[in-house]
Amino acid sequence: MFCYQCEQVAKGQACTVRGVCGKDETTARLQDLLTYAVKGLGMVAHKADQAGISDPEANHFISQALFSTLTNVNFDPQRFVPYIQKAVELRQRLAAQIPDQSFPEGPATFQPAGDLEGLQKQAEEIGDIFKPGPDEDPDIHSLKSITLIGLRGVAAYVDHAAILGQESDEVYQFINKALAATEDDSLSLQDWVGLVLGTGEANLKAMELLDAGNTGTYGHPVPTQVPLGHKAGKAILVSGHDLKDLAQLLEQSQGKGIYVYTHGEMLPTHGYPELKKYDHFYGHYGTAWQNQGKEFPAFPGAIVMTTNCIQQPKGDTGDKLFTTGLVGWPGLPHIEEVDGKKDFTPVIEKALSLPGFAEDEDKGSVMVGFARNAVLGVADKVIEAVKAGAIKHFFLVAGCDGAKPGRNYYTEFVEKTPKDTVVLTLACGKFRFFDMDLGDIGGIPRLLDIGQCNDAYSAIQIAVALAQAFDTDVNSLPLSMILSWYEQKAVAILLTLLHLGIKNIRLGPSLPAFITPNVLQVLVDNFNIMPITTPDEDMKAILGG
Ligand code: SF4
Ligand code: SF3
Repeated sequence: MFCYQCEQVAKGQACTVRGVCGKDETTARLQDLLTYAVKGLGMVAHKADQAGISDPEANHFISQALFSTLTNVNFDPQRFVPYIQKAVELRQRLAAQIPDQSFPEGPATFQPAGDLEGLQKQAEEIGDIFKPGPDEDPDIHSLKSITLIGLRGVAAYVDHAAILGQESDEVYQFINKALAATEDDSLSLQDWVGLVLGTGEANLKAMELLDAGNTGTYGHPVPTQVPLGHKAGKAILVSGHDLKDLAQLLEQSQGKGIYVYTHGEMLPTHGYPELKKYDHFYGHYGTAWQNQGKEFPAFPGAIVMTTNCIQQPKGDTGDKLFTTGLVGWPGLPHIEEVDGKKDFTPVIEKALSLPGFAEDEDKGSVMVGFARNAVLGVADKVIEAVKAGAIKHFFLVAGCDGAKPGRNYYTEFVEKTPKDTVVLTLACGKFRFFDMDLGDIGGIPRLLDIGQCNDAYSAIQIAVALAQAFDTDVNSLPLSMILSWYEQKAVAILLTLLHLGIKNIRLGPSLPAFITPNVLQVLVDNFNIMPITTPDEDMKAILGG
């Protein structure tokens, strides 16, 4: 195997024996084979797009398949068997409808074996998707990898949005074009730079659709206090990013003497009016994904893992953990969708059979719900505070958390932000500092939680609106972006920021293994992107003095 798509990558280069994330070689190879089959489907879909023919099922499937290969989504090799077969079925169905059915031998002609063993053999023959060829230009290979890895992130947002009824032909067509491009050896370095930035553009649209899906279905988040303790009683914990799963679970578990808690990236869901209306939707438990091993065994109820970032279940977790959507772990019960609905009865029954919390416990609270609508609702106050000099600077400290050391940089950085500055945050990296009391500036909290990584669109809208209010551009605002990445959604967001021309981003905790020195130089020259150093040095460089 050869995988280098995330920040946790072995030796900072590639996982070649087993993933540091826990992905075994069989799963890694099947994910590569699925990617290969999806490239073939993308090639046919791209040709179909050019002929004005589209297959909505194929388009959505491509995103689901790419999403299933994201870090920490699906560790169950069996689940990839039907995906690979379906990619080829859809390809053949679509190919039959287009006038020019000639394709070079490769992904677009691939025929899958009928079982796991046969597919494993084919995967070995085809080889590692991300391994550079002996004669391949390393910089083109790097840009191609950035595109494919970024597309996996875009696909996650596309799928989340599609689940809520929001889809765009424009985004699907870009994904098809980019997949087809990964098999086109005639493209130049410049073409690839265009595709990399195009991936960022497509991601912006995908995130806009997701924002419309989330806010259109569940309302605009409002500032909400979320308890970090618990209530005496039976309990269900929901982790991941999928609002629709949480909504269905809340509806089905009400009136049963169960309290529902969020874990990880589900925290911001407490701010959505259509979710917070449930009395038994109580509080937040635990921190970011990499602490599951400690936090899940200690939870006295059932746990549902929606996409993404599942880890190997520890202790008794395997007996009370359920997966749903694209998440998979071998042997765990999976809640399937049937006719657009999920039946969470097994989860509810499991929660009722477990002890739950014996007594109430107060562990303080955090505030969530500062998405674009809430922040822009008090824009006048914010602008006034900036003009009066009460707010000197904004920091967007955002991105993924992770297991590797070095991430306490973000905790220290936020601790060190001066009292006349505001910290905006989103995604699971915030668990390094989400319960810090930074106080407020004239009633404006100094720590504003915009939401999940899925809400990066909201942060962009806030920055754009501030820039408009000050009659300038985002790069000229007193705003610095200190980002942390782990998986491929963060890559897609980073590409969106580059597509928007955002400069001076500080990125950590380490730079991606799939970026060559030359490609990095292009990013430095054009966007002044830089690695994080130390909190003190970076703070000094940003604020001067
Ligand atoms: Fe390694 Fe990350 Fe790939 Fe897992 S997803 S195999 S940790 S590079
Ligand atoms: Fe986190 Fe997985 Fe990226 Fe949603 S939960 S930000 S890592």
